[in-house]
Formats: sequence, structure tokens, C-alpha cells
Amino acid sequence: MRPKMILSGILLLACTAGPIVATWAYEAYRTRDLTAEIVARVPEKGNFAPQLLRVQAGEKIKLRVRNVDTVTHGFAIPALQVDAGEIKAGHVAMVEFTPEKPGQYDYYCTVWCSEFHLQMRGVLEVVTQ
Ligand SMILES: [Cu+2]
Repeated sequence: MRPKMILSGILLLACTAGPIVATWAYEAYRTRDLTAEIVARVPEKGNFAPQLLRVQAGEKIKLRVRNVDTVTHGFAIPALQVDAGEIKAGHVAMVEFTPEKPGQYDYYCTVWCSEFHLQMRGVLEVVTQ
């Protein structure tokens, strides 16, 4: 085999597998301490999932909100001053916060997304051990 063929084979492999490996590594790095993922859909197609999330008081929470829908959604927990803003279709938002007080905190969509928008909500339950 000629050296040019070997070199072109290595370059071809690097150009095809390289971006895949880099994407995987970046995603693994970004989500290394993720608490949970919340999937967002309009209520008639599944709503937030999960709709009940239990976390420990005093621990740093890192949520990834993934909009798998075809419309823009939002995500907020007003009582904890958490607001991811608008999350466009197919996009992801990360929010980080530390809830100090136990209790139940509503989270909901902040963008008018469907006629059932007001039902797009869930509960973050903050507990102590
Ligand atoms: Cu909505």
C-alpha cells in the first residue's frame, strides 16, 4: 500500500469519526453533573416529562430542558428565581440553582405554545433527608 493511500485513509477516518467523537465528548463534559433532564412538549403531546422531580435541599441542581417539540417553549420556577427564557424548537437550555428551603415549587412553560399552554407545568419537590 502506498503512503499516500494510507495518509488519505487516516484523513478520511479523522474527518468522519472525529466530529462524532468530539460531539460525544463535549456532551459528556457538559452533562457531567446533570441532576435531570426535562423534556418539553405541548400538553396534548405529553407535557413536561417528568412532571414531578424530587431533589435534595442545599444541593446544586443542574437541569437540562430539552424542547423536542415543533414550537417554542419556556421554563421557569419563579419561587426560586429560575428562568431559562425561550427555548426554541429542537433546542436545549441548562439551568443551575441551589434550592435551600424544602417545599414544592411549580415549574411551568412561559411561552404561549398551544391552547393548553396553561396546563404545561410540573412540580419540583425539595426535600431534606
Ligand atoms: Cu407553553
